[in-house]
Amino acid sequence: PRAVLNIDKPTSKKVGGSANGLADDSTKADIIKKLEYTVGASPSDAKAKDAYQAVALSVREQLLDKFNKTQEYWKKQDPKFVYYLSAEFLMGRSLWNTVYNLGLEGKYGQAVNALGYKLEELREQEQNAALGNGGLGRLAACFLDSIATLDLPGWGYGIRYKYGMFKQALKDGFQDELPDIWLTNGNPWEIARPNIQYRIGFYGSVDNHKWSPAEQVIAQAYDNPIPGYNTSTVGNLRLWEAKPVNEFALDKFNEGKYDEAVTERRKAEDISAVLYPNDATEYGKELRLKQQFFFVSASIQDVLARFKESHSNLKDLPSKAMFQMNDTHPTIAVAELMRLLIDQEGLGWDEAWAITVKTLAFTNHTVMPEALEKWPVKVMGKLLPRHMEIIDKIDSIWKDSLKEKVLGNLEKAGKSAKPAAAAKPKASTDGKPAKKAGAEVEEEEEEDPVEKELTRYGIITENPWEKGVKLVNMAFLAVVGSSSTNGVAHIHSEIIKETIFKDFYEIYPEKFQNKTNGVTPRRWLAYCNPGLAALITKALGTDAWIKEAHLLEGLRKFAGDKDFQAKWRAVKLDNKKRLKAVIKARVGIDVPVNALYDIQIKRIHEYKRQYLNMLSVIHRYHHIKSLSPAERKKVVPRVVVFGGKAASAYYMAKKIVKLVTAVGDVVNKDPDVGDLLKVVFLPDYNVDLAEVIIPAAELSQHISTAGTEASGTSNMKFQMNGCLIIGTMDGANVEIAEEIGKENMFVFGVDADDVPRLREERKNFKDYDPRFTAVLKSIADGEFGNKEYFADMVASVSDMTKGNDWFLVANDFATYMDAQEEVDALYGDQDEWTRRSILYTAGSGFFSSDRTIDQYAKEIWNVKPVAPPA
Ligand code: RUG
Repeated sequence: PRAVLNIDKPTSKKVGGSANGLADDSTKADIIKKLEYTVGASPSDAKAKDAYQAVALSVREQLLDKFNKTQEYWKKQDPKFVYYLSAEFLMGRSLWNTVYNLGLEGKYGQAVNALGYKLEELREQEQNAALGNGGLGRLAACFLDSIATLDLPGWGYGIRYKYGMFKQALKDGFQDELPDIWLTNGNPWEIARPNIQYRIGFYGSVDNHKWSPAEQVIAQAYDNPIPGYNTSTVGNLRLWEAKPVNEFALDKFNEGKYDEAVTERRKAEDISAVLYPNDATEYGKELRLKQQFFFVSASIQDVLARFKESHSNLKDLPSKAMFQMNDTHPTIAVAELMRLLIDQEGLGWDEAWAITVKTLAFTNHTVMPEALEKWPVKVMGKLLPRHMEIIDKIDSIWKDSLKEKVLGNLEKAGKSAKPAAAAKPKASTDGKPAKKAGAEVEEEEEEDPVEKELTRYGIITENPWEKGVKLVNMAFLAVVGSSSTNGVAHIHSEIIKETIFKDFYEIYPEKFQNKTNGVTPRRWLAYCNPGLAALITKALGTDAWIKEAHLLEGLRKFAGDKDFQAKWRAVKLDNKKRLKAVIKARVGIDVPVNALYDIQIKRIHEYKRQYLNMLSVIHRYHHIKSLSPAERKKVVPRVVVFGGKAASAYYMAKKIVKLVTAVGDVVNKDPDVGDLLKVVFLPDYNVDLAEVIIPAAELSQHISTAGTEASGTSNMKFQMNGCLIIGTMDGANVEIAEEIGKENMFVFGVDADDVPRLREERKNFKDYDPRFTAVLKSIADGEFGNKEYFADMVASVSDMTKGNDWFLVANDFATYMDAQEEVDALYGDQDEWTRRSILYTAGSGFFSSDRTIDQYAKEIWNVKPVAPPA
């Protein structure tokens, strides 16, 4: 790292650059001033990290200028706002994005160069804001970018976690988890708001519907301005930090009870300390519910406070505010908005309910049962007793409203609607007496058939695994308590109507919608792949595609153009070199550039089937070894890269990580294989690593068991960057195939409709592909070491008494291998490969988050653009 800034004193010339057209003196001077007086570094021995801070602080002023103007303008205009409530925002780094979205790249690029740095290298100094687990959190970040870019009045609301997503390291090839201490150097992109604070209560008792919380904490706001692209609009992400009501108990301290003196502070700070580590496993249930309530309550209180500054009638709230609940995490909002309207604002139940339903909307992101939150009534009742009371009432009013319908249904089906004890043993519909009628009557004495039917609709239900334990189904609460429920890809939105929300869909068909996800083409094409962006802009004769992604369609006409193809390939080669260097630097593996770069980056999960990918890698390895040296010359070389974090408590996912590294250890040093196959696990996959990996990818894997991946969003990022996809007909892959032509994608595997049947049949599954058996045997026999450690992974897909191949790895293996063969064959024809690559980018416009957000704004939120004057 350089220690000396090039600080030739700025000349008196203010703007317009120096004689060589590079340095913009006023910008340069501003950076130096920030360095000296805010960062407190001496220019002569400033480090890159200091220079980054100084540049960021300088850019921040430009950002805040527009931010203040936007917020003031919106306040004056008083439009309807959307508030995006999300427990996760995976923002990544901000410097580059801010500079480019504000159009400051020329000015700052030059000033930074004149100071002896490059913007690219300063960018590397920034900590990642990893306040999210994966797709869901990154989607929220893309949405904020699009909301601002489309000039929509809107804010995000979430938690300012002190520690973000854990940092992943490898220790002997196993995942090691380290805390993500991302705020050590401060965060120049946020504005602390000590004057914006709300009280949040927990525990306590309820007397005559009046809640007296036993504990309170303070939620303090931090604003994170969100610049739109090529517009004067700068939106906001308001994050809450938990603070104690009483910082420090001096009396305890004086008594020598030092720990007790800070107990309250520590307990409060725990609430916003860590991003819950995953979306699929049990984790400090009470703390997690506390986090959810904490940020939801603060956000709603904040919105109501602002609303009341200029409105006196709460009935107008739905015309001024819409809360989008991102997954079940913020759905306690239904009860909290009811509580605030009734208990604090004095509204009646019906009035409050009408407002609540109109003001809330819900997005579902999964059908995986473990991620659909259900809080034990005991936990909810203890932590939030008034909310539990409200949810109870919502549940009973809701079920009462269904009684007639349920009665009608029972009668239609010819079933008795009276409790069995009151009913005489009745003839069944076929006229024969009911079997063992007497015994049944006795057994079901208490059972009221209507009540029994109603349990299907219950927001409060009994835990099927633990008799007598009642749970609050947060997804059901959200569907009933909001005006819209949407899935995140067409197939997913259909599945939820047929499965988890079937009963609700029958009652409220009009509430259900689809909003296929999208990703921002700024971060995920224009900025992460400048080479390709420049080529696209040149071909289309405009850079308007950055905001109007449908213009990418214009690339279609170049798909077969040999000259254009060559340029397209040259960009890919440059990006591959960049990734090659990162691989070398991070894990010390030398990978060739003249190989197919085959990537699977996402959270590690059995349903995402990294395991299936690994089985095919092992097969490839064995196959190469079986060839003669002459035959090996015909093999298409591959670099297979994996990246992704396993949830800390997810046993199988951790084994998958180890399998990748263990196979890599064997394959990468096998002289028979050489450069024909390299297997790489890149640790600590996160947003900025994705920004390097995705532009370099030639093949990406989206191979989840059909019906399990709600949408996927990395598939869209890869597509935008001209990377071919091998995938199942799952999530948004289905729509990507529609946009680019299914024949251009390597599709394999069973359809979602067949999965339940196959899961039943799997018990008798014997039809193993011999390649599958051989590969599995090699793991079981210890070819990659760790024989015992991998034993239950082997069993999970082969021993029907254990894992039962729930994710159909064995089942889909053969068609996956066929698809892989097609990949190899096509890579040999570089012209055709490149033609398809161009078609992928050309067909990616639909997957811009601008399109998604435009649909949300028009079809759910009814929020209209309001651009502040430039
Ligand atoms: O698993 C889903 C992805 O399929 C989807 O693309 C993403 C954004 O919609 O959300 C992911 N997700 C779902 N993350 N957490 C959950 C469940 O809480």
